[in-house]
Amino acid sequence: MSILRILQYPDPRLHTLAKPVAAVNEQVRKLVADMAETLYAAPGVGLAATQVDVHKQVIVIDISETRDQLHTFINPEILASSGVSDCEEGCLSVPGIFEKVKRAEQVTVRALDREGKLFTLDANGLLSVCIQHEIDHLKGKVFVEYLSRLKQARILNKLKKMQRKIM
Ligand code: GNR
Ligand code: NI
Repeated sequence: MSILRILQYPDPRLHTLAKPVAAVNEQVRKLVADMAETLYAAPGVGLAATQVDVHKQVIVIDISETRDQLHTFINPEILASSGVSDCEEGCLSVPGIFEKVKRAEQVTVRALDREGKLFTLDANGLLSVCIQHEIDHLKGKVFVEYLSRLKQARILNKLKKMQRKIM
């Protein structure tokens, strides 16, 4: 397994549209294993393949405190959603930024698991928000794009300053 590099906003590759996975084979399972290792090495609860510069519809999520309850979503589709949630979000591709985003409160998602088996899951709370956040990544959308232009400009400034310090 390997820890993969996470793209940092505003990297233009974060705006790539991910393609559906044609077959859940060994190569896809290796990607899932590497994404899980990358997620567990980072202070995050979810990771989309887009963030590691692989433009396939693959997501891993683990919202458990014990970090041993991995959910894998391949080719995820939201079948239904309801309610409104206003949760503070963060993103491994936008370090140090936390802002409230309006999402559906509950989602029903259908996806393939690591074995290529179709499953349907009803989610609410953090899991629901995280699923929506990760599916956005697969569509090339980063959560800061829901914020006002002023907030986005401030965030870009802050990230530029932080990235200058590291380099
Ligand atoms: O670690 C993460 N926390 C989080 C908190 C609220 C809503 C969404 C998330 S996802 C984020 C990890 C990440 O960047 N996934 O793409
Ligand atoms: Ni993210």
